Amino acid sequence: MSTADKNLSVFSIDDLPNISNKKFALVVAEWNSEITEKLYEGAYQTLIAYGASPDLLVRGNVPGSFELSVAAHWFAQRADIDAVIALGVVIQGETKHNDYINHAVAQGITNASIANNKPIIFGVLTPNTMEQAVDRAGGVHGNKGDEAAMTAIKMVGLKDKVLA
Ligand code: RBF
Repeated sequence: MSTADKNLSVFSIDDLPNISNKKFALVVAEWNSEITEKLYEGAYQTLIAYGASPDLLVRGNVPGSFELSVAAHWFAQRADIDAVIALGVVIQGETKHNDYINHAVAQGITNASIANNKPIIFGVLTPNTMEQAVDRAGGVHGNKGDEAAMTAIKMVGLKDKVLA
């Protein structure tokens, strides 16, 4: 199958943890909200499909992806939150703005994740075009929100195993 047709959201579902008592925070950027809402919907539905309790899913909105890091950090600081999923879409423009945002968010999320000792998932699309974003938010390449949720589930399970 060529990359152009491939649903990239393929993951193994062997040996997933019980997440019925796990609390997840989903942080969603409002920029490009027509896409980020689809990422959110995918992430939310995947968490539910794999056993999360709806009342243990919390959501926070931020204006743009640049704000994802600090908001994710705030949620991760809370003792009751097990993992955070950060969702955004930064589309390449005429300037290098996207590069600065993308690098800042990737680094910020990494730092916040390590500082709080909790999974914070980088669910940020960095496409060149809106079409590429659409393809990855419930389009031909699947939904990266689903993938972000599955990554959160797996990391929560791995953490429990490693630190048990
Ligand atoms: N935020 C996004 O989430 N996606 C974008 O594509 C995006 N593009 C931006 C382009 C420019 C020129 C500017 C100034 C901001 C952009 N932002 C974008 C918003 C950014 O993440 C942040 O909210 C603002 O820079 C305020 O800190």
